[in-house]
Amino acid sequence: MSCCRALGLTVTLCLLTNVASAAQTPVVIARAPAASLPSADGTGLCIATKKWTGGVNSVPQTADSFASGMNAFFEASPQPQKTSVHRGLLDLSNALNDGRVLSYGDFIGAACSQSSQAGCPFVFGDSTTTFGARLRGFMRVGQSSVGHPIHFGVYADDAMSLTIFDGAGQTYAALMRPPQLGAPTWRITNAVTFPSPGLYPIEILYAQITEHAALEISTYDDTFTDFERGAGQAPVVNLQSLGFGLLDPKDLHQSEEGGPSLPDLDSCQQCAREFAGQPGTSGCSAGYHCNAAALCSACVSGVVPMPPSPTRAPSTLHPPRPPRRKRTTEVAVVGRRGERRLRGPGSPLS
Ligand SMILES: [Ca+2]
Ligand SMILES: [Ca+2]
Repeated sequence: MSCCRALGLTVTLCLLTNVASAAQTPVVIARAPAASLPSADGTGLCIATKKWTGGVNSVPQTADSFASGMNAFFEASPQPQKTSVHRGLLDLSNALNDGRVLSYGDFIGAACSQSSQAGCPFVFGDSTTTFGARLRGFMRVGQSSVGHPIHFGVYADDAMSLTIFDGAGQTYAALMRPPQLGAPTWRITNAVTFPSPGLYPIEILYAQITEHAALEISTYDDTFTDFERGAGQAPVVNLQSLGFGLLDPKDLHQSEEGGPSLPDLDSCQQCAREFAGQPGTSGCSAGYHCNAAALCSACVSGVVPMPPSPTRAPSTLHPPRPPRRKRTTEVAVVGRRGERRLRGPGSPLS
């Protein structure tokens, strides 16, 4: 890594049921990943959370402005934000139950169930704080998941985006759901085709405005008809019932080498995107650089200890097929080459 040589030199929103469907644009990643597949498991994405103080009307509300606006919000004043590693399945919620349980999402009792059936807690657990969250890291894509569409499914309240980067730094808008007045809760799916196995940098941006807060991100590796609908718009589906599995921290890494970015597995630091992959410390501490996922990580492989988990056993790459679930929608799920292959909770993208 060249950086080491350089270092030597140097609004209340109510759910409506009549929300128009929209479609995301399928994504085909053009170039190779940022790094090859590591042997060790990942430890989860680095999540920064920050209170929005500018008034709800200033939250970026269009597809063209949401990602750039949320990133500008995080870069404008980085100190007040709280940053940590999300070690659980990617199911976040403020667990609001006001007679409705929109914050619970489609996955209930699946993640951080010791604290809530709704999912893992956001930093802000109340129902009135407007805030943003930014999750960064690398996603593991195994050999069996390349060359055909992988469907990403999201349940979100209020807004989110998922950006994937290839090894050349080109960005791909895999999912984009800006806030919409009157329609805070959404299910969105979209297809992403990866060209080769490895670690791809990803960035998830999220915005909560008020009341229910939820962010669930899952994947499904099989034929699927993508959709985007308000959560109450017919046909109402449940992504877990359809076979989607939540992103697992074992498949989410923080460095090109596959290990955590800082020695403390619960700590991490995000750096400016413009410095991603550049030589030098780029705002990180001495001995660290801003890696391809825009996280500060050690320049020298081996400085940061790998997590204690053993090398992935082959059996975890191809989990047993879960029982076939009854279809409740018009969505056709037909196995590739006649085989039905589901991603159950906890199974890797492999
Ligand atoms: Ca949930
Ligand atoms: Ca909300």
